[in-house]
Amino acid sequence: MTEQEAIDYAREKLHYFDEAASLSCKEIGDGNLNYVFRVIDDKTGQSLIIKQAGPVARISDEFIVSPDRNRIETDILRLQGTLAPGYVPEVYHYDAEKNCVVMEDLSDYTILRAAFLKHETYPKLAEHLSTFLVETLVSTSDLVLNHKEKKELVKSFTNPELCEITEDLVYTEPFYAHPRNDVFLGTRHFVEREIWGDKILALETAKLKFQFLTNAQALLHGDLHTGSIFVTQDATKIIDPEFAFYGPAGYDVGTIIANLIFAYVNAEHTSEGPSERESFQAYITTTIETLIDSFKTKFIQAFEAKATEHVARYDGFLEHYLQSVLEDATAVAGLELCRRIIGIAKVADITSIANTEARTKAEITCLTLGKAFILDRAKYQTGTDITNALKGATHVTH
Ligand code: SR1
Ligand code: MG
Repeated sequence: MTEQEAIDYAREKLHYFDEAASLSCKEIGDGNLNYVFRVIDDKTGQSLIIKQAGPVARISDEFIVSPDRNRIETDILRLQGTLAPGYVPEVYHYDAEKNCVVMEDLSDYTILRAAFLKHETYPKLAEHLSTFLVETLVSTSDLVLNHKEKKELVKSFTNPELCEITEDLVYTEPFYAHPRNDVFLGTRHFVEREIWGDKILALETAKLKFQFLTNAQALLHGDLHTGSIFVTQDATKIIDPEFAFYGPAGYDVGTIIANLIFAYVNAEHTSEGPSERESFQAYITTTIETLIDSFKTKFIQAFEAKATEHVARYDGFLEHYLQSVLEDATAVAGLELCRRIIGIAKVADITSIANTEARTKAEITCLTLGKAFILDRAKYQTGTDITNALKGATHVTH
C-alpha cells in the first residue's frame, strides 16, 4: 500500500471514520519486516493502524517471509487479549487478501527502546511484563490446556519462515564467521577469540538451538524486545507478535531481560553525568530483579490456580519445570546479547553510542555477559543472580 491507498482502504473497507472525514496517513514503520500506516481523521484526531506484510523483509529481500505472519499476528493478539486483557492493542480487522491487520493506534504511548535511549523510567513495567508473560505462557502450556486443544494451537501457530529467521539470526550465525554477520571493528578481535574460537560455547548453542526447534512448551510472542513494547507511566502494551509459535517458555523472558541489559549498558556510556547514570541503572536493575522474581511468584500462583494436568502436581514437578524455564530464559538472554552485537539485526542502544572506544567497551560487556549466561545458565535462578553478573561485567576491563 501507498499512504494514499491506506486512506482509500480505510474509507472503503473499514467503516471506522465518518464518511465525510478528511483523512491523512503516514507510513511510520521502523521495524525490520513490515509497513505500518497510521490513518488519522484530521478534525477529530480519531486514528487507527494498518500493518501490512510484504513477501520479503523490509530490512533485506534476502529474507523471504510468508505474509501469513499477519494472520498469526492477528490470531495471537486476539488470544493474548483474552489471556492478558489490556496488555495488547485491540484488533479491528484482518484482511487475508491484502495481508494486513488493522488495530488500535497507540500514539499516546512511547516505544520503550526510544524511551530508554532518553533514560526515562517506567515504574510499573516489571509488574506488567511479569503478568503478561505468566498469563500468556502458563495458560497456553500443557500444564493448563487440554492436550488436544493445545496441539490444535501448535498447528495453527506453526510459523516456519519466521522461526527460520530466529534459528539463523539468534542461534546460528552469530557463533561462527558467517558472511551475514556485521561485527564492529573494535570488537572483532574479541569476537574471533572469545566467541568464534570457543568450541564449548558452540556446543552449548547447538544444544539450545535444538531445544528451540523441538520444545513446543508454550505459545510465545517470539520477539519480545523493547521495540515490541509500548509504554506510558501507567500502562504497558505488547505489540508485534508476528514471530509467535509454540516454543520454550523461557524464550520471551530471556529476550526481554537481554534488552533491559542493553538499556543499562547504553546508560553506562551515554549518560550526561553520574547521577543520570546511577539512577537509570538502579531503575533497570530493580526492573530486572522484580521482573524475574515476580515472574516466579506469579508462575507458581497461576500453576496452583489453573494447572489441570494430573502428573504436573506430583511433588517436585513444579520446581523442576520452573527451574528449567528460568535456565532457558538465562540462556536466551545470553544468545540475544551476543546476536545483537555480532549479527545483522542490531539494537540502537548499542549502535547509537557514538564514541568508538565506548561502543567497543559496551559490546564487550554484552558479549562477556552473553557468553556467561549461555555457558552457566543453570547458575542464574534469581533476579539478583542476573543483576550481580551485569554489574560485574560492566566494570571489568579487557
Ligand atoms: C530479518 S528480521 C531481523 C530481526 O528483526 C526482528 O525484529 C527479529 O528480532 C529478527 O531477528
Ligand atoms: Mg518486530
